[in-house]
Amino acid sequence: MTTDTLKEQTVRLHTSRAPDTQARRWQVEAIEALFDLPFADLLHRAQTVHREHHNPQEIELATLLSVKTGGCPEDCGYCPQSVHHDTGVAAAKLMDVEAVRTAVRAARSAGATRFCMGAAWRAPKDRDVAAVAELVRVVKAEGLEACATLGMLDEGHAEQLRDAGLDFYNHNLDSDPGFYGDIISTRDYQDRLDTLQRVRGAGVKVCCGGIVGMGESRRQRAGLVAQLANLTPDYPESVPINHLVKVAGTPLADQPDLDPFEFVRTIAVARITMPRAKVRLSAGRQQMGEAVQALCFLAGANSIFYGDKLLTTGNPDVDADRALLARLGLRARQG
Ligand code: SAM
Ligand code: DTB
Ligand code: SF4
Repeated sequence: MTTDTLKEQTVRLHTSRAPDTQARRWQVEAIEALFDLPFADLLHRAQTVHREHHNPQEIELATLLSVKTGGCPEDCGYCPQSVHHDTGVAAAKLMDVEAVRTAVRAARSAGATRFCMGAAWRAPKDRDVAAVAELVRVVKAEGLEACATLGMLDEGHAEQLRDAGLDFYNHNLDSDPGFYGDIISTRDYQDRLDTLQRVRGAGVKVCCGGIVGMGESRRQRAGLVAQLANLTPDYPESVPINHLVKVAGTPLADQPDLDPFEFVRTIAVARITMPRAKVRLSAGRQQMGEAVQALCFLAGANSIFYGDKLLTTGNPDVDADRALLARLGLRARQG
């Protein structure tokens, strides 16, 4: 089949107003054909889908906090928190309840509606889950949506977190299955899918995305999006699209820069294939500049990580983000 024929098919698919159900499985070729569209056509398509499902002026503000930093036994090639890479990140124990409460209150005062706690674990132990459940209760008591990303979950863990009030669990697929082994060797793709099933099975909403700019091909970017869009029984409620943050000491520190328009295309394709999801413009905003961020919003991103820090690396400061949203006529989503 020629690319043109595929492009025409893709165009028909999205102009025939097919019902937005999971009965449709996205083929990698059809997603690649979206990537291959002229930039303006792709953005127009993404905007159209975005406006059918979302208020285009609203951006969700999610604040991240690393509640347990560094010392992680996994070897994820991008990650400054792995013990396999010498990045200078100091390992710290799980934060205590009062320190987390202070951070939650600060996030709420700054206008965040979601609070996401990250822990550098391969998989939390039973006692870790119990301790994080206490932190989830703090987030809920302060009136924010609660999200956690703790690594792989064992049986019963997702239920315990749900019972504490957890709204979302973040666990990323990170890349196309065929590229994954180039980046991580200590756990496999299926482990990630199993954790996502446990999260869904417990009735916790799924936050799942990936990283772009690790040296993958366009087809592999399409492959990642296909994995996300085809997750069963439904695609994730939240889809963080991270741009690789190159951290000195990691194997990906000297990765050549990705064309910024390719990143924008990835956002647009995520929006088209997962129309109801919050598509989060995630790591890498500080490095990409405001014009590229504006294009990402145009492409259908409607959520950002908000706060001066991601987990261990920098993020635009709160005042700069408020100013950017105001200049673009965007406003923070309320609750
Ligand atoms: N340890 C847990 C895990 O991996 O599931 C949770 C925390 S981990 C830091 C969460 C996600 O952060 C990763 O899956 C990856 O997508 C993202 N991430 C980590 N380092 C990054 C980097 N340098 N650039 C972009 N995204 C990154
Ligand atoms: C996600 O997809 N991105 C966030 C969050 N989920 C946990 C993490 C980004 C981390 C960037 C590198 C760092 O700050 O350590
Ligand atoms: Fe550990 Fe998560 Fe970093 Fe991988 S991404 S090294 S699992 S903290």
